[in-house]
Amino acid sequence: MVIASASLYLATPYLAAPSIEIHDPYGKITPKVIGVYMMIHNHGFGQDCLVGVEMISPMKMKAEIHRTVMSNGVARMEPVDSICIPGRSEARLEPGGYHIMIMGNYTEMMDSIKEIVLVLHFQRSGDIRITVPIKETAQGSMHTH
Ligand SMILES: [Cu+2]
Repeated sequence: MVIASASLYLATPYLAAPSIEIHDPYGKITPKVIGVYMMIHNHGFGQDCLVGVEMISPMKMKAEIHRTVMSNGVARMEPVDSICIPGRSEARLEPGGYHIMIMGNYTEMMDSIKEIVLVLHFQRSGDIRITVPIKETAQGSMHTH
């Protein structure tokens, strides 16, 4: 009986529950944008998707899900609607790949931003609130929009 229901779950991955855990988030701040990176680990058997991000502290700012793409040898970024993580797998948000991009008018108080608080909206797991330490300051060279 137990074996039968376990294989039913494996056969219907979408119906099985996801279980999302966020590891090692960090941010890199420049005068114009904050790039946020982390590992999203799905310990469950069902797929889940990151479908939106909100920044709630130290102030509200616009947050987008981005990916970096190469075109003609030049890296540029574009917004994406979601990042989906299949069951029993992980998605790494890292410089040069998928990331969260915060945009706002914070340049004057940039040095005082030591951490930010984000709410990650997952399609199935709902909202996950994380505190992101600002680890590194990259003066302008990180990217161009
Ligand atoms: Cu970006």
